[in-house]
Amino acid sequence: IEVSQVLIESVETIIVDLPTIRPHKLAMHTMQHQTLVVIRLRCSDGIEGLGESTTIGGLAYGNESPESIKQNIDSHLAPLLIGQDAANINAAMLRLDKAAKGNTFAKSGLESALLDAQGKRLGLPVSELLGGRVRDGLEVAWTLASGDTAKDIAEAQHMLEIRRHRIFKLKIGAGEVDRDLKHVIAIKQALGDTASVRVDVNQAWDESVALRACRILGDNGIDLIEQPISRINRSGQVRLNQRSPAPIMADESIESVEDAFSLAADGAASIFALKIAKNGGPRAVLRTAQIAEAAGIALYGGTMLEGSIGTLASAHAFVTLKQLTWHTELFGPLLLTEEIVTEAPVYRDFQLHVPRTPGLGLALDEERLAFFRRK
Ligand code: MUC
Ligand code: MG
Repeated sequence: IEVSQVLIESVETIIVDLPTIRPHKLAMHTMQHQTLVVIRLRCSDGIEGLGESTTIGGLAYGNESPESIKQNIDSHLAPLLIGQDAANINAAMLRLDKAAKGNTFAKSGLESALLDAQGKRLGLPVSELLGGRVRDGLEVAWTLASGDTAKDIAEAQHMLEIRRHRIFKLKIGAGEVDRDLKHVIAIKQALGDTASVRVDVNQAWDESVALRACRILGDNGIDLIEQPISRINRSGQVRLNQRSPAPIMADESIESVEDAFSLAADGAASIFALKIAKNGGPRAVLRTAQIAEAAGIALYGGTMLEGSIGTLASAHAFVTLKQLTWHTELFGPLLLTEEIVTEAPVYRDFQLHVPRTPGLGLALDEERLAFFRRK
Protein backbone atom coordinates (compact mmCIF):
# COMPACT_ATOMS: atom_id res chain seq x y z
CA ILE A 1 0.00 0.00 0.00
CA GLU A 2 1.13 3.51 -0.70
CA VAL A 3 0.75 5.96 2.15
CA SER A 4 0.87 9.52 0.90
CA GLN A 5 2.28 11.73 3.61
CA VAL A 6 0.87 15.13 4.42
CA LEU A 7 3.69 17.54 5.19
CA ILE A 8 3.85 20.72 7.24
CA GLU A 9 4.49 23.49 4.73
CA SER A 10 4.65 26.67 6.78
CA VAL A 11 4.13 28.11 10.24
CA GLU A 12 3.02 31.73 10.62
CA THR A 13 2.99 33.56 13.96
CA ILE A 14 0.83 36.65 14.32
CA ILE A 15 0.81 39.01 17.30
CA VAL A 16 -2.67 40.40 17.96
CA ASP A 17 -3.46 43.18 20.47
CA LEU A 18 -7.05 43.25 21.73
CA PRO A 19 -8.75 45.62 24.20
CA THR A 20 -10.15 44.28 27.50
CA ILE A 21 -13.61 45.17 28.84
CA ARG A 22 -11.95 46.86 31.86
CA PRO A 23 -8.52 46.96 33.49
CA HIS A 24 -7.75 43.50 34.96
CA LYS A 25 -5.63 43.84 38.12
CA LEU A 26 -3.30 41.01 39.10
CA ALA A 27 -0.65 41.06 41.83
CA MET A 28 2.17 41.47 39.31
CA HIS A 29 0.53 43.48 36.52
CA THR A 30 -2.57 45.43 35.51
CA MET A 31 -3.82 44.41 32.07
CA GLN A 32 -5.23 47.21 29.91
CA HIS A 33 -5.35 44.93 26.87
CA GLN A 34 -4.39 41.37 26.00
CA THR A 35 -1.82 40.23 23.46
CA LEU A 36 -2.37 36.93 21.66
CA VAL A 37 0.13 35.03 19.54
CA VAL A 38 -1.90 33.28 16.85
CA ILE A 39 -0.33 30.38 14.96
CA ARG A 40 -1.36 29.28 11.46
CA LEU A 41 0.18 25.97 10.45
CA ARG A 42 -0.33 25.18 6.77
CA CYS A 43 -0.12 21.63 5.43
CA SER A 44 0.46 20.15 1.97
CA ASP A 45 -3.16 18.91 1.77
CA GLY A 46 -4.38 22.51 2.01
CA ILE A 47 -5.50 22.15 5.62
CA GLU A 48 -4.61 24.92 8.06
CA GLY A 49 -4.31 24.33 11.79
CA LEU A 50 -4.84 27.14 14.32
CA GLY A 51 -3.09 27.50 17.64
CA GLU A 52 -2.50 30.20 20.23
CA SER A 53 0.42 30.94 22.55
CA THR A 54 -0.68 33.62 24.96
CA THR A 55 0.67 34.90 28.25
CA ILE A 56 -0.17 37.72 30.66
CA GLY A 57 1.66 41.04 31.04
CA GLY A 58 4.69 40.64 28.80
CA LEU A 59 7.32 39.00 31.03
CA ALA A 60 5.50 39.81 34.29
CA TYR A 61 3.92 36.36 34.60
CA GLY A 62 6.23 33.81 33.01
CA ASN A 63 9.49 33.26 31.16
CA GLU A 64 8.05 33.80 27.69
CA SER A 65 6.66 37.06 26.26
CA PRO A 66 4.52 37.43 23.11
CA GLU A 67 7.54 38.81 21.28
CA SER A 68 9.90 36.05 22.45
CA ILE A 69 7.30 33.38 21.62
CA LYS A 70 7.01 34.73 18.08
CA GLN A 71 10.77 35.02 17.66
CA ASN A 72 11.49 31.57 19.06
CA ILE A 73 8.87 29.91 16.88
CA ASP A 74 9.98 31.78 13.76
CA SER A 75 13.72 31.21 14.28
CA HIS A 76 13.94 27.87 16.07
CA LEU A 77 10.74 25.82 16.24
CA ALA A 78 9.03 26.37 12.87
CA PRO A 79 12.13 25.31 10.87
CA LEU A 80 12.13 22.00 12.80
CA LEU A 81 8.53 21.34 11.78
CA ILE A 82 8.56 22.34 8.14
CA GLY A 83 8.74 19.27 5.88
CA GLN A 84 7.71 16.92 8.69
CA ASP A 85 4.69 14.60 8.71
CA ALA A 86 1.71 16.78 9.72
CA ALA A 87 -0.29 13.78 10.91
CA ASN A 88 2.29 12.46 13.38
CA ILE A 89 1.92 14.74 16.39
CA ASN A 90 4.02 12.49 18.64
CA ALA A 91 6.97 12.71 16.25
CA ALA A 92 6.59 16.45 15.71
CA MET A 93 6.46 17.30 19.42
CA LEU A 94 9.33 14.92 20.20
CA ARG A 95 11.41 16.73 17.59
CA LEU A 96 10.68 20.07 19.27
CA ASP A 97 11.39 18.71 22.76
CA LYS A 98 14.73 17.27 21.65
CA ALA A 99 15.91 20.53 20.15
CA ALA A 100 14.38 23.09 22.51
CA LYS A 101 14.28 23.20 26.31
CA GLY A 102 11.24 24.74 28.02
CA ASN A 103 9.30 27.19 25.86
CA THR A 104 6.05 25.48 26.84
CA PHE A 105 3.91 28.44 25.73
CA ALA A 106 5.34 28.33 22.20
CA LYS A 107 5.07 24.52 22.10
CA SER A 108 1.48 24.65 23.35
CA GLY A 109 0.37 26.82 20.42
CA LEU A 110 2.14 24.54 17.97
CA GLU A 111 0.70 21.36 19.47
CA SER A 112 -2.77 22.96 19.37
CA ALA A 113 -2.32 23.86 15.68
CA LEU A 114 -1.21 20.31 14.84
CA LEU A 115 -4.25 18.90 16.64
CA ASP A 116 -6.61 21.37 14.93
CA ALA A 117 -5.20 20.42 11.50
CA GLN A 118 -5.41 16.70 12.18
CA GLY A 119 -8.96 17.01 13.50
CA LYS A 120 -10.03 18.87 10.37
CA ARG A 121 -8.28 16.22 8.25
CA LEU A 122 -10.07 13.32 9.94
CA GLY A 123 -13.38 15.14 10.49
CA LEU A 124 -13.06 14.81 14.28
CA PRO A 125 -13.20 17.35 17.11
CA VAL A 126 -9.86 17.68 18.97
CA SER A 127 -11.52 16.17 22.06
CA GLU A 128 -12.08 12.97 20.10
CA LEU A 129 -8.46 12.90 18.90
CA LEU A 130 -7.56 13.08 22.60
CA GLY A 131 -9.49 9.91 23.30
CA GLY A 132 -13.04 11.22 23.53
CA ARG A 133 -15.02 13.62 25.65
CA VAL A 134 -16.89 12.58 28.76
CA ARG A 135 -18.83 15.88 28.96
CA ASP A 136 -19.94 18.59 26.51
CA GLY A 137 -19.76 21.64 28.71
CA LEU A 138 -17.45 23.09 31.34
CA GLU A 139 -18.53 25.29 34.21
CA VAL A 140 -16.57 28.54 34.08
CA ALA A 141 -15.48 30.82 36.92
CA TRP A 142 -15.19 34.58 36.49
CA THR A 143 -12.38 36.71 37.90
CA LEU A 144 -13.35 39.84 39.80
CA ALA A 145 -10.34 42.12 39.36
CA SER A 146 -11.58 45.69 39.00
CA GLY A 147 -9.75 46.57 42.21
CA ASP A 148 -12.93 48.04 43.75
CA THR A 149 -15.06 46.08 46.27
CA ALA A 150 -18.44 47.60 45.38
CA LYS A 151 -17.80 47.27 41.63
CA ASP A 152 -16.75 43.63 42.10
CA ILE A 153 -19.91 42.82 44.07
CA ALA A 154 -22.12 44.43 41.41
CA GLU A 155 -20.23 42.56 38.67
CA ALA A 156 -20.69 39.23 40.49
CA GLN A 157 -24.40 39.83 41.08
CA HIS A 158 -24.87 40.63 37.41
CA MET A 159 -23.08 37.39 36.41
CA LEU A 160 -25.34 35.39 38.75
CA GLU A 161 -28.45 37.07 37.32
CA ILE A 162 -27.58 36.35 33.71
CA ARG A 163 -26.58 32.78 34.73
CA ARG A 164 -23.07 33.09 33.29
CA HIS A 165 -20.93 32.49 36.40
CA ARG A 166 -21.46 31.36 39.98
CA ILE A 167 -17.80 30.80 40.84
CA PHE A 168 -15.70 33.90 41.45
CA LYS A 169 -11.94 34.22 41.75
CA LEU A 170 -10.56 37.38 43.36
CA LYS A 171 -7.09 38.56 42.42
CA ILE A 172 -5.31 39.78 45.53
CA GLY A 173 -1.76 40.26 46.77
CA ALA A 174 -0.91 43.62 45.19
CA GLY A 175 -2.16 45.62 48.15
CA GLU A 176 -1.81 45.56 51.89
CA VAL A 177 -2.85 42.16 53.32
CA ASP A 178 -5.50 43.26 55.79
CA ARG A 179 -7.14 45.47 53.18
CA ASP A 180 -7.17 42.53 50.74
CA LEU A 181 -8.70 40.24 53.38
CA LYS A 182 -11.45 42.79 54.11
CA HIS A 183 -12.16 43.10 50.38
CA VAL A 184 -12.49 39.33 49.96
CA ILE A 185 -14.63 38.81 53.06
CA ALA A 186 -16.97 41.69 52.08
CA ILE A 187 -17.53 40.08 48.68
CA LYS A 188 -18.13 36.62 50.19
CA GLN A 189 -20.61 38.08 52.69
CA ALA A 190 -22.49 39.95 49.95
CA LEU A 191 -22.78 36.82 47.77
CA GLY A 192 -23.37 34.28 50.54
CA ASP A 193 -24.01 30.67 49.58
CA THR A 194 -25.13 31.54 46.04
CA ALA A 195 -21.52 31.58 44.90
CA SER A 196 -18.15 29.93 45.41
CA VAL A 197 -15.55 32.58 46.25
CA ARG A 198 -11.83 31.85 45.79
CA VAL A 199 -8.64 33.89 45.77
CA ASP A 200 -5.50 33.96 43.63
CA VAL A 201 -2.51 35.59 45.33
CA ASN A 202 -0.14 35.07 42.37
CA GLN A 203 2.82 34.33 44.71
CA ALA A 204 2.63 37.74 46.41
CA TRP A 205 2.82 36.64 50.08
CA ASP A 206 5.63 35.18 52.12
CA GLU A 207 5.01 32.18 54.34
CA SER A 208 4.62 34.21 57.54
CA VAL A 209 1.85 36.32 56.02
CA ALA A 210 0.25 33.40 54.23
CA LEU A 211 -0.06 31.28 57.39
CA ARG A 212 -2.26 33.90 59.03
CA ALA A 213 -4.10 34.99 55.88
CA CYS A 214 -5.01 31.45 54.78
CA ARG A 215 -6.49 30.77 58.19
CA ILE A 216 -8.64 33.94 58.06
CA LEU A 217 -9.77 33.21 54.50
CA GLY A 218 -10.66 29.60 55.31
CA ASP A 219 -12.56 30.61 58.43
CA ASN A 220 -14.59 33.11 56.37
CA GLY A 221 -15.91 30.69 53.77
CA ILE A 222 -13.32 31.10 51.02
CA ASP A 223 -13.26 27.79 49.11
CA LEU A 224 -9.79 27.77 47.58
CA ILE A 225 -6.47 29.64 47.80
CA GLU A 226 -4.38 29.74 44.64
CA GLN A 227 -0.60 30.12 44.70
CA PRO A 228 -0.25 32.13 47.94
CA ILE A 229 3.57 32.10 47.99
CA SER A 230 6.49 31.94 45.59
CA ARG A 231 6.88 28.91 43.37
CA ILE A 232 10.50 28.81 44.53
CA ASN A 233 9.58 28.19 48.20
CA ARG A 234 8.73 24.51 47.97
CA SER A 235 9.02 23.66 51.67
CA GLY A 236 6.83 26.64 52.53
CA GLN A 237 4.19 25.36 50.10
CA VAL A 238 4.28 21.94 51.77
CA ARG A 239 3.79 23.51 55.23
CA LEU A 240 0.95 25.74 54.01
CA ASN A 241 -0.73 22.80 52.34
CA GLN A 242 -0.72 21.03 55.71
CA ARG A 243 -1.93 24.00 57.75
CA SER A 244 -4.38 26.01 55.64
CA PRO A 245 -8.06 25.33 56.44
CA ALA A 246 -8.91 26.11 52.79
CA PRO A 247 -7.30 23.95 50.07
CA ILE A 248 -4.18 25.25 48.34
CA MET A 249 -3.97 25.20 44.54
CA ALA A 250 -0.67 25.24 42.62
CA ASP A 251 -0.58 27.50 39.56
CA GLU A 252 2.77 29.24 38.95
CA SER A 253 4.47 26.29 40.69
CA ILE A 254 3.69 24.21 37.61
CA GLU A 255 5.92 25.25 34.71
CA SER A 256 6.15 21.75 33.25
CA VAL A 257 4.77 18.22 33.57
CA GLU A 258 7.88 17.39 35.64
CA ASP A 259 7.04 20.22 38.08
CA ALA A 260 3.62 18.64 38.54
CA PHE A 261 5.24 15.33 39.41
CA SER A 262 7.60 16.82 42.00
CA LEU A 263 4.82 18.92 43.58
CA ALA A 264 2.72 15.78 43.90
CA ALA A 265 5.63 13.82 45.35
CA ASP A 266 6.30 16.57 47.93
CA GLY A 267 2.63 17.05 48.86
CA ALA A 268 2.81 20.77 48.07
CA ALA A 269 -0.79 21.30 46.91
CA SER A 270 -4.14 19.53 46.99
CA ILE A 271 -5.39 21.06 43.72
CA PHE A 272 -3.58 21.63 40.40
CA ALA A 273 -4.46 24.42 37.95
CA LEU A 274 -4.15 22.83 34.52
CA LYS A 275 -2.88 25.18 31.83
CA ILE A 276 -1.97 24.06 28.32
CA ALA A 277 0.60 26.88 28.08
CA LYS A 278 2.48 25.75 31.21
CA ASN A 279 2.79 22.15 30.08
CA GLY A 280 3.34 22.44 26.35
CA GLY A 281 -0.10 21.83 24.85
CA PRO A 282 -3.44 20.04 25.17
CA ARG A 283 -1.79 16.59 25.18
CA ALA A 284 0.95 17.69 27.58
CA VAL A 285 -1.57 19.12 30.07
CA LEU A 286 -3.31 15.75 30.19
CA ARG A 287 -0.07 14.17 31.38
CA THR A 288 -0.12 16.59 34.34
CA ALA A 289 -3.79 15.71 34.90
CA GLN A 290 -2.87 12.01 35.02
CA ILE A 291 -0.13 12.65 37.58
CA ALA A 292 -2.66 14.52 39.71
CA GLU A 293 -5.27 11.77 39.37
CA ALA A 294 -2.76 9.14 40.45
CA ALA A 295 -1.70 11.28 43.43
CA GLY A 296 -5.23 12.10 44.57
CA ILE A 297 -4.82 15.78 43.69
CA ALA A 298 -8.00 17.53 42.51
CA LEU A 299 -8.17 19.37 39.17
CA TYR A 300 -9.08 22.84 37.94
CA GLY A 301 -9.06 23.94 34.31
CA GLY A 302 -6.93 27.09 34.27
CA THR A 303 -6.31 29.86 31.74
CA MET A 304 -3.62 32.31 30.70
CA LEU A 305 -6.50 34.54 29.55
CA GLU A 306 -6.21 33.24 26.02
CA GLY A 307 -8.58 34.28 23.26
CA SER A 308 -11.01 31.87 21.62
CA ILE A 309 -8.39 29.62 20.00
CA GLY A 310 -6.37 28.95 23.17
CA THR A 311 -9.55 28.71 25.22
CA LEU A 312 -11.06 26.01 23.01
CA ALA A 313 -7.70 24.19 22.75
CA SER A 314 -7.81 23.99 26.57
CA ALA A 315 -11.49 23.06 26.63
CA HIS A 316 -11.08 20.13 24.22
CA ALA A 317 -8.50 18.68 26.62
CA PHE A 318 -10.53 19.38 29.76
CA VAL A 319 -13.73 17.70 28.49
CA THR A 320 -11.83 14.40 28.33
CA LEU A 321 -11.10 14.41 32.08
CA LYS A 322 -12.82 12.05 34.48
CA GLN A 323 -13.21 14.69 37.18
CA LEU A 324 -12.79 18.45 37.22
CA THR A 325 -13.78 18.92 40.83
CA TRP A 326 -13.03 22.67 40.88
CA HIS A 327 -14.35 23.35 37.36
CA THR A 328 -12.63 25.84 35.06
CA GLU A 329 -11.87 29.50 34.45
CA LEU A 330 -11.97 29.44 30.65
CA PHE A 331 -13.47 32.93 30.36
CA GLY A 332 -10.64 34.58 28.35
CA PRO A 333 -12.78 35.52 25.31
CA LEU A 334 -15.30 37.22 27.63
CA LEU A 335 -12.62 39.60 28.96
CA LEU A 336 -11.96 40.89 25.43
CA THR A 337 -14.12 43.39 23.57
CA GLU A 338 -13.19 42.03 20.13
CA GLU A 339 -13.09 38.65 18.37
CA ILE A 340 -10.80 37.43 15.60
CA VAL A 341 -12.78 34.24 14.89
CA THR A 342 -16.02 34.05 12.89
CA GLU A 343 -18.06 32.41 15.66
CA ALA A 344 -17.25 33.14 19.28
CA PRO A 345 -17.38 30.28 21.82
CA VAL A 346 -20.80 29.87 23.42
CA TYR A 347 -21.31 30.51 27.15
CA ARG A 348 -24.71 29.59 28.53
CA ASP A 349 -26.14 28.41 31.86
CA PHE A 350 -22.80 28.79 33.66
CA GLN A 351 -21.06 26.64 31.05
CA LEU A 352 -18.75 26.91 28.08
CA HIS A 353 -20.06 24.68 25.32
CA VAL A 354 -17.36 22.83 23.44
CA PRO A 355 -17.97 22.47 19.67
CA ARG A 356 -18.40 19.05 18.06
CA THR A 357 -17.24 20.29 14.66
CA PRO A 358 -13.84 19.12 13.30
CA GLY A 359 -10.64 20.36 14.91
CA LEU A 360 -10.99 23.07 17.54
CA GLY A 361 -14.21 24.18 15.85
CA LEU A 362 -13.08 27.70 14.93
CA ALA A 363 -12.34 29.74 11.82
CA LEU A 364 -10.41 33.01 11.62
CA ASP A 365 -12.19 36.19 10.64
CA GLU A 366 -9.59 37.45 8.17
CA GLU A 367 -10.75 41.07 8.21
CA ARG A 368 -10.74 41.37 11.97
CA LEU A 369 -7.39 39.62 12.16
CA ALA A 370 -5.92 42.02 9.59
CA PHE A 371 -7.26 44.95 11.61
CA PHE A 372 -6.00 43.86 15.04
CA ARG A 373 -2.68 42.24 14.12
CA ARG A 374 0.38 44.19 15.22
CA LYS A 375 1.81 46.13 12.31
C1 MUC B 1 -3.75 33.25 36.91
O1 MUC B 1 -2.78 33.46 37.60
O2 MUC B 1 -4.49 32.35 37.28
C2 MUC B 1 -6.36 33.38 35.26
C3 MUC B 1 -7.52 34.02 35.49
C4 MUC B 1 -7.21 35.36 35.75
O3 MUC B 1 -7.99 36.27 36.00
O4 MUC B 1 -5.88 35.53 35.70
C5 MUC B 1 -5.31 34.35 35.25
C6 MUC B 1 -3.94 34.03 35.66
MG1 MG C 1 -3.32 31.85 39.03
